Amino acid sequence: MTKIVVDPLTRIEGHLKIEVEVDNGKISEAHVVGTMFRGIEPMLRGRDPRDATYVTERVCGVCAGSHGWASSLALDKAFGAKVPAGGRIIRNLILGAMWLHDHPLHFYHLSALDYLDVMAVAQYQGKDPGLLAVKDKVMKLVAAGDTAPLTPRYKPDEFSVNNPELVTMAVAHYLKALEMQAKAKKMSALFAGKQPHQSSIVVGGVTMLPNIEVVEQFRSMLLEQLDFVEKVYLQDVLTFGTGPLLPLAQAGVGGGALNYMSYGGFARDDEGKDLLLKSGVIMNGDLSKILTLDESKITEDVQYSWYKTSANGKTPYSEDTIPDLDKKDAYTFVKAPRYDGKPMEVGPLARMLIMQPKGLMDIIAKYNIKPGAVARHAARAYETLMLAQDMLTWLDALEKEMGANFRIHDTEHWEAPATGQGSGLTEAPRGSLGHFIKVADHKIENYQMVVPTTWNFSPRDDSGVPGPLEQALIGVPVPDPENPLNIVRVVRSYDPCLACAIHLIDPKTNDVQKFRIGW
Ligand code: NFE
Ligand code: MG
Repeated sequence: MTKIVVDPLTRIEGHLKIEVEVDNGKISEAHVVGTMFRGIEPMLRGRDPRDATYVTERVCGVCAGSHGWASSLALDKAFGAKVPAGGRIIRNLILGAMWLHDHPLHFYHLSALDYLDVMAVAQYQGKDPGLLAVKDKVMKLVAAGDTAPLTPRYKPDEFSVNNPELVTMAVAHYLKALEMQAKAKKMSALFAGKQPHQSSIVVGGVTMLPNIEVVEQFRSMLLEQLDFVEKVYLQDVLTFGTGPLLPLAQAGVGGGALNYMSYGGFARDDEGKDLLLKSGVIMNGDLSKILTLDESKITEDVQYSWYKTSANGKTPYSEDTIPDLDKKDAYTFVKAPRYDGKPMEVGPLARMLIMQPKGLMDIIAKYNIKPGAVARHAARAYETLMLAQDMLTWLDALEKEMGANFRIHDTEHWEAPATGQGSGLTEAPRGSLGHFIKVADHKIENYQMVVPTTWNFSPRDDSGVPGPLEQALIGVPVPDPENPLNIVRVVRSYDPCLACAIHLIDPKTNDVQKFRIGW
């Protein structure tokens, strides 16, 4: 038995440690450790509920808008606000543009290098001027002895792609994707006031009243993004996933718990019935039975997390978040959310298996792809295309709303009620995101966030059942313990964000027992 500890695991957001045991070349035991506590939830108690939108956005620099959105949805319910169509659509557009930034970033800049032997670029002998320019750039870095960040710490292995043309094209797209992300952020800022940490979404709607010029500017930028997503991002995922990476895809490396959940998100109507991303639940991999989501089945366990057991119960409205660093058996700051007592995978693969779009399901069937790391990348790229296409129809709907009675905000319900409670359940790029607020005496009595990476990277629950990633790591081949590339491939396929999952770190030491908690 060999023990491998990857700490810190990089090219993710936040602080993560992975500990595994390897027996006969395969992982037999895994512990996922979130090594940072932030205390955003307890910080909110006693504040004006409207602060929650802006405070929770500071949880993360990546999906900040998602927290603003979930928070406002929770406040809408607690305040009794009715968001007008204009506000709903503009919220969707702000978030949609953020996803167009976030998903390609994950694929090209955080994950792709796990699959490429970048130095194959040196062997490119073709005539494409764009690819030759890329080769030239990379060779200059090599000559300067500075190939980071293109050459991550782990060495290429038997699954790494080393076809010179394919690799050079991937590096070219890595650079192009940087440009596209900057544009997507600008697009979002057209309606959001600024990025990151948008300032337009508030309880009752949004504050940014657009004119037709802004809408048309957004549209032309969206068309450029759509073109990139369709012809470059999705195409690359398919070229690699059904080509050199097909053995990994078919082996289902990193499959996991096979329970999937989506709250649903991006409402196309004011009742919230017609959602672009559907809500649903799948248990034990049974894709023929999509169960209806029941929010009352969401709980959080903390037996293996550095938190005190809540005196008032395990539901997001009742629990608290009080650190306990001396707790026996605890090994992470991530709580263990469960749905109906079960660990659930959330995120692009969960959403796509719940929706089963024909285009994607045909590819999965044709190539016999199993749930796992590669399938997660494919699902993420496919939903990006669906989103970009749908966003065009949202712009049409917005233009229709922009007549004399154009409203973006419910101004009647801006003040906090004396009492109230509400949940904001939506989908963030990494999965199902829930904010839960209880208002008493016009102030926040309790605020809890149950976040995508908390679901995916949860530890064992009170019954000792490992979390989704912990399960997904079991059986993953690690032929060379000095080069555990498959571990990081599987971990990164979830696009983890530990900043979100744990919501003060002692910057001088990585030893959790010595953390100073101040809030
Ligand atoms: Ni910090 Fe997030 C997303 C949320 S987290 S990135 O997407 O919510 O898991
Ligand atoms: Mg939480």
